[in-house]
Amino acid sequence: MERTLIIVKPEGVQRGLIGQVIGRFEAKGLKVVGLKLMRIPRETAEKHYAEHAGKPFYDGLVGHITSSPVVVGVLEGPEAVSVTRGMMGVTNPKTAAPGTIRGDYGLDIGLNIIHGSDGQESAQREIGIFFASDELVSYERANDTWVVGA
Ligand code: DAT
Ligand code: MG
Repeated sequence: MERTLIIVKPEGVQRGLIGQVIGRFEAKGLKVVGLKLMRIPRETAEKHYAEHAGKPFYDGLVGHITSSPVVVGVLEGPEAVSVTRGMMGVTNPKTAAPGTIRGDYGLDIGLNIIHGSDGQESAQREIGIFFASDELVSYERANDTWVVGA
């Protein structure tokens, strides 16, 4: 089982899409093992987006993600990182395939609704930035065997 970090970005919260976005992951069978609404402090955003420091869009990116509340979550499941990335669609919503979150809900690259970790290492790093270990909950769901097998 893998875990991955997702963020419903400010535009997702402002547009009332929290439930629809998280509902897609739930419907897929991924398990929510951490979830919170928060306004991201600037230092946290800079840590989270450290790989983009120095890029032309970096200041706008950090400014945007800290501008209004987000919902941060941890999803668990088989190949959760790549499954989540696939459901998000490519970075630019203009070209993201219909049926993906970005493809269905966005039009602007800076307002692309959802963040998801891009690998297992970044997932571990990003989960550690946003969640203390006692905020992540391991639990069985009654229908787990009907989703991921016995
Ligand atoms: P992703 O979110 O698909 O992993 P990324 O890590 O390359 O994409 O970039 C992080 C975020 O930065 C992305 O979700 C939106 C923003 N971004 C990326 N490239 C951009 C660009 N060329 N102009 C404006 N914003 C950009
Ligand atoms: Mg990324």
